Amino acid sequence: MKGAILSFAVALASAAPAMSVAVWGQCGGSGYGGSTVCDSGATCVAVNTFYSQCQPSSATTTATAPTSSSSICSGTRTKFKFFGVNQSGAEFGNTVFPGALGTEYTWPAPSSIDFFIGKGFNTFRVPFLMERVSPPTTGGLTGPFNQTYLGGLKDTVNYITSKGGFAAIDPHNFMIFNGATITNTNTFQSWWQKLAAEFKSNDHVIFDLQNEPHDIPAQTVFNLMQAGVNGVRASGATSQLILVEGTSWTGAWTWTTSGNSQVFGAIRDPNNNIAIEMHQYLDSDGSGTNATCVSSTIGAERLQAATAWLKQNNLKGLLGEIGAGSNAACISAVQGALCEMQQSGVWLGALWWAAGPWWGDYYQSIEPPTGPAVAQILPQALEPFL
Ligand SMILES: *[C@@H]1O[C@H](CO)[C@@H](O)[C@H](O)[C@H]1NC(C)=O
Ligand SMILES: *[C@@H]1O[C@H](CO)[C@@H](O)[C@H](O)[C@H]1NC(C)=O
Ligand SMILES: CC(=O)N[C@H]1CO[C@H](CO)[C@@H](O)[C@@H]1O
Repeated sequence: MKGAILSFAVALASAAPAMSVAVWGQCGGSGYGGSTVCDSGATCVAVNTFYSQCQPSSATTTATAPTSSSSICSGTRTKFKFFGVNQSGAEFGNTVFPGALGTEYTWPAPSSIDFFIGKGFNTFRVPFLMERVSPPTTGGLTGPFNQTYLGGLKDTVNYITSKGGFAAIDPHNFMIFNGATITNTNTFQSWWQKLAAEFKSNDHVIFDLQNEPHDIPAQTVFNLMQAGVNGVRASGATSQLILVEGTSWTGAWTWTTSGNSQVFGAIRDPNNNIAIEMHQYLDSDGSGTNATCVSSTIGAERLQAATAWLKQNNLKGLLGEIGAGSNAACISAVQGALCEMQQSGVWLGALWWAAGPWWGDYYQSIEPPTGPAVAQILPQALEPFL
């Protein structure tokens, strides 16, 4: 999303006893070596061969059963290959560099990742800041990486992929570095070549080249994205999915009017594993800041032209951010969007914006256990499309 101005309190969780596993934590599965005992009030439930999870003991009796998708979406559908949430936090405090861990920014909570894996979701987009990984004080985009911050990103990625999930690493910079718009394709290509090299042996990493460029001509963004693709592949990371975003905040609803549709058909990947990432919110200005949706059908409507363009250009899409309020119109609108996406067969997946420890009562927060989108959006609008 365009930006979040939030005040937040930092709560430092006290270390849990090593003997039992907290709710939503892992308690079993092949290759797992930790405790199989859950905290009181939680029960160890086998989710799949690889993963058992401590779930609240009351969950099986009190949770609302997910809505059946056949009642809300007819016809032949292609399941999403990538379905999950954004795990936001490391990009917070984006005017303070480097910023202090725990004050300006934080990393996602393992328990939150466990929660979604346990429900069957498999993809997490992890926003981070380029200024923190490539500090302006030590050479910026052409200087060395900050190993501390890079280490935090790697830990998060490794946690996700060790649970069988996909981790989309997302420089959440709007194509702006240290106050200046990025325009140099060589610099951008080299930066991605160097970063992708750090992750090239992990086939569950996804490279999301840049979050929401805006106020830059589509052709310029295209040139940068093509350079990014070339950089990732030159690193030796040849098997992973790459996501490219367009200008105008990569909005799906403006894809065919922003200039993006005229240029992005030409994107080329020597390894043929690329998707166009678009974002879509369902409030009146499409910014994800108002819990009122335009209508109960606005989700499908806002995706229609982009879906047609993907088909015409023989490209795949991934809806990297979607969000809306917890009310009847919005729930229908999200269902309509995901239904149209699965019916079309050209969308690889969708990611809710957002989970993350610091959202407080933001209406789109899906951070378990009490984020406002957990109670209704999750079972009624997302789980039916697993
Ligand atoms: C590297 O990151 C750490 C952790 O955020 C920070 O304390 C340190 O100051 C950073 N170094 C530079 C040169 O920015
Ligand atoms: C949200 O949008 C609705 C409908 O457009 C409007 O009536 C309301 O004032 C908006 N709320 C805020 C906080 O902007
Ligand atoms: C949408 C999706 O891909 N869901 C998958 C998530 O992961 C579980 C466990 O690996 C799969 O069973 C789901 O199909």
